Amino acid sequence: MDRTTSTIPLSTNPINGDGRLKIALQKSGRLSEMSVGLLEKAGISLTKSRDQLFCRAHNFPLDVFLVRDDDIPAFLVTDVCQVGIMGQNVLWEKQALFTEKYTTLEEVIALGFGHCRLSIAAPTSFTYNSVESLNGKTIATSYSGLLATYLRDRGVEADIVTMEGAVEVAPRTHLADLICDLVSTGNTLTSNGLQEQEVILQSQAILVKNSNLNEDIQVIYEKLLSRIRAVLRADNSRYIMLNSPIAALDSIKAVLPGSASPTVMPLQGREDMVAVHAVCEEEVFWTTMEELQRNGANSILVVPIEKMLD
Ligand code: PRT
Ligand code: ZN
Repeated sequence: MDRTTSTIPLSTNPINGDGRLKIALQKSGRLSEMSVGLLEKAGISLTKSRDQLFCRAHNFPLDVFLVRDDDIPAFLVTDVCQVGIMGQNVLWEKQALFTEKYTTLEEVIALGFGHCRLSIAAPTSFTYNSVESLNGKTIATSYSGLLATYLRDRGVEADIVTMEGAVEVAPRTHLADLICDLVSTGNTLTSNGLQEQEVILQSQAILVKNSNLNEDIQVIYEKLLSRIRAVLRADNSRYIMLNSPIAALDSIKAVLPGSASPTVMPLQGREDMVAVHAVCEEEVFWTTMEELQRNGANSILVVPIEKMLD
């Protein structure tokens, strides 16, 4: 496509002129390693230096911007980058705060890491019965947009104190009665004498794209997405190999998890046994292996899959 006919105002942003897809990742924090690792697993090799804002892929038309996670939505809407990896919590908070501004951002795929939840927590001494207990109280949070929406939807009137960090200390310092913050293990809440009362949302890392991609960037994006999907599928799949008595084949096939059509091959010198190989698109637990064994299978091997493409 002729770039001058693109709906993207390329003239205001020379970075877009070079025909390379730009992705924004968190520079340093909980999502950084997994985000860069995902690209590496997708066969994209990046310059190792992480303290720079910008990395170039050597073997794929992709440039990586390493920024603060809260800035990623802005990098996308301004079209400095066309895709990004961020927590759903970050995208949804921006969309809750600025209803018009982030409408062109699309959640493409959940990436299976960075799991957490946004919860309201109260000091253990606080008598909490239901959301109504929040009426007239003060709640400290870094997620004022999502919290305000949650309270409004439930007809609760509470004051929100916005804090950038260390939200969990707010009740102890009498800045607020309760907090609303991200929780993963719950250890931070416990060690600050707080108890989780309401889960506002569940979140994980997602790939987000700007909907206004021009045609050449769209082609690169689709190639990247296909590789990411393949990595996620391979990560979630196992290759299982076992020997099965022919008489037990049906019951063994029935136990194999998430495998539609296993390959069955003869075993040399054994009239009564066959080899069974299958891709299982889910975790293979010890209990499953034990059940296969109980059904007559032996020499059971479960191995990870490195790459997978249909
Ligand atoms: O510097 P930058 O702005 O980029 O990073 P940041 O400090 O804002 O974010 P960071 O790296 O802490 O988190 C990045 C993303 O990771 C978040 O937006 C979430 O999507 C996701 N994530 C997953 C979490 C957590 N788990 C998490 N536990 N983000 C923050 N926390 C914090 C939480 O705020 C609380 O302080 O960890 C503490 C609670 O953890 P537990 O395990 O004690 O419950
Ligand atoms: Zn941040």
